[in-house]
This record gives sequence, C-alpha cells and structure tokens, in this order.
Amino acid sequence: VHKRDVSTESETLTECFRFLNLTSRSFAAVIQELNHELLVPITLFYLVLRGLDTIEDDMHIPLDKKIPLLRNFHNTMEIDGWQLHESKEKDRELLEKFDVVITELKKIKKPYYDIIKDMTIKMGNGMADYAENSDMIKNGVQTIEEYELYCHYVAGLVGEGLTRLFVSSELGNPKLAERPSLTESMGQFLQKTNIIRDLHEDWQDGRRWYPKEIWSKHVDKWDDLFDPKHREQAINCISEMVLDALKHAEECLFYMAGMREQSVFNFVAIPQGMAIATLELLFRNPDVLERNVKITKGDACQIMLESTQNLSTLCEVFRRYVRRIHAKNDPRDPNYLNISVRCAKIEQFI
Ligand code: PS7
Ligand code: MN
Ligand code: MN
Ligand code: MN
Ligand code: MN
Ligand code: MN
Repeated sequence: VHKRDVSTESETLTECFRFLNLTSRSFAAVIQELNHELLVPITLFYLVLRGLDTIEDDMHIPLDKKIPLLRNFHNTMEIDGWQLHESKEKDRELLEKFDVVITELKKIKKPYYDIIKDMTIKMGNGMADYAENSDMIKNGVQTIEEYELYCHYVAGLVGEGLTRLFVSSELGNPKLAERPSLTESMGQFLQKTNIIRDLHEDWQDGRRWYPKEIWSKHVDKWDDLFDPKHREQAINCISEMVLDALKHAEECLFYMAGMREQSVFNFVAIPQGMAIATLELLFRNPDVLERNVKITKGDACQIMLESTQNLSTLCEVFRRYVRRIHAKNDPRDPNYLNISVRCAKIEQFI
C-alpha cells in the first residue's frame, strides 16, 4: 500500500520526501509507512528537527551564530524563502533548501502545526543551553540529572510531540497523554542508546555526553577512556551506561502496549527494537572505543519483521537481547550485580 499520493503531490512535497530519504537511514522507512493522516505532518516534524540538529551538530558554525539560530528556529521556520548556506554538515542540503519545508509546513492542519512549533521552541532553546554550557565550562555533562535533561530536550520532546500528534489524530490512545513518563522513557531509551554508541565519533568531534558522575568512577581523565591501557575500565564505563539506559525498557514496552493502530505501532516499535539490539551490541564491546558500531543488515531485517507483528513478538525481541546482555555480564565488572538484577527484572516483566 502506497501512502504517498505521487500524482497530486506538489514539487515541494516531493522534495521534502527526498530530504527525508537523504537524511535518515532508519526513520525514512518507518515514517513513509505511516497512516496517511500523519504521513506528511510527521515527515515535516522530522525535517524541522533534523534541520535543528544539523545546526546543533555543526562544529564549524561559531557559537555566537549557532545560539541565536537554535533559539529562533521556531520563527525561522515561518519565513518564506528562508535558507541557510553556512553549514558544513553532511545534511547541509536540507538547510540550503529549507524553504521547501517552510512551504509545506504552511499547508498542514493547524493543530499539527502548533505541536511542531511548540516542540521546536523547546528543543531549540534546550540545545542552545547545552551548547552554551559546553563552551563556557568545556567540561561537558556532569551529573546523570543533567544528562537526562539533555536527552529530554533532544528526544523526550520528540516523544511528547509525536504522542500529541497520535492523540490529536485519534490514532493513539488518549490515555497516553496522561502518562508523560512513559513517553519520556521512549525518547530517553533511544537517545541514550545513540549517545552510548556515538562515543568515539563524539569524542573526535570534541563533544562529551557521558556524564562525569558515571565515567569518573572508571577513569580519572575523559581521554583515558580511549587509551588502550584503560580498556577494561572503559568497557566497564560503557556497561554502566548500558545499565542506566536499561532502566527505561519496561516503560517503553508499557507505552507501546497502548498503541491502537498498526502503522503507528510499527513506527514506534521498530526504533525501540533496533535500540535494544544496539545496546546488546555495545555491551562489553571494545570496538565502541574505536569506531561507530552498527547492527548487521540481517539482524536489522529480522528485528524489523518481529517488531511489526504484534506486542508479544516485540517483547520476544526485548527478551532475547536482554538475555544476551545478561549472559555477557562479567563478574569482574563493578556493576556485575546491578546489571544482573536489572536484566532479571526485565526478563521477569516480559
Ligand atoms: C520526528 C520521527 C515514539 C514516543 C532529527 C523518535 C538528534 C535518537 O545524537 O542525528 O545527533 O547523533 O542520529 C524524529 C518517542 C530529532 C527520538 C534526536 C525526529 C521516540 C532531533 C529520536 C528525530 C522519540 C534531535 C537520532 C531521537 O538522530 O542523533 C521524528 C516516541 C530528530 C524519538 C535528535 C535523536 C535522533 C534521536 P545524534 P541522530
Ligand atoms: Mn545532535
Ligand atoms: Mn545528529
Ligand atoms: Mn557527527
Ligand atoms: Mn549521537
Ligand atoms: Mn548520529
């Protein structure tokens, strides 16, 4: 079933779908299978946030330019013809032709538009706070609380916006809106997995999202994590980060149990299935300290199939990977017991 109506699609909307496929490996597929009602709003929501993230990630844009760009992006997204030609990031073409996104945003239903705008205000300001903070102190995130606030800005808010879109379109159970902590967990779980995985790449870019409260238990200096002399400690640090991320797993399964429509279920379930498999791959994996590791295409295909059948096959995916983490747990790891208990709890819950 094709959800897109290519015959009546405007040139600017076709261009938006081209950007979606250009800028996202994983989300492009699931977004394009979404129910017709939400297909375009969520595509545009994605592109607005991708634009914001491209600015956030761009280390070539000086801070005095980056901060106002982030804080004003909700106004920018209303200016006809607006484009940005200053970025050197991989996804810069989106910003160079951002006017097509602006044109299409003006055509969607007001309630959807308002949700996208509201999330853009909050995320842009949150990103700016952290960009300012990282420059002044040049020390990165200190506490787990600060780490989770960053994850809230860049992913918890995405979850909030998506949940509001599901409820507003009557494709989601209205009860979801009354359980914000479940929505927050969905974002935290994805963002924490992304941060744990991107360790080496972010280090090379001069960014640091692992909270000092965790890494300082394992090494004295941040750079020591990447020194082969400290491999063992670095792996134990990653495993503590995985332990922390796993605390969101039950609430994610709870959230997904509240889905009412198959295309929406698939849309939320696939990234979560990929995330639990990624956590298993990262757990006690020294390659994380050298490069960006990725689950194989074959595993990704299998997870995609299993995550889109029903809740119980999705739970099977979670059970399988949690068991593998449990089995890989090492008695010499200072968090051995904590990890073992957390895995056992999730296995029981499922
Ligand atoms: C609107 C589908 C489903 C309730 C671009 C999906 C960056 C992990 O850290 O660039 O720069 O390396 O690899 C997606 C909750 C957000 C959270 C967030 C918008 C799930 C801009 C995904 C995606 C909520 C901020 C990966 C959060 O990007 O990261 C739509 C429910 C964008 C979701 C960022 C990260 C996404 C991310 P990084 P990436
Ligand atoms: Mn980013
Ligand atoms: Mn990014
Ligand atoms: Mn990067
Ligand atoms: Mn990342
Ligand atoms: Mn990334």
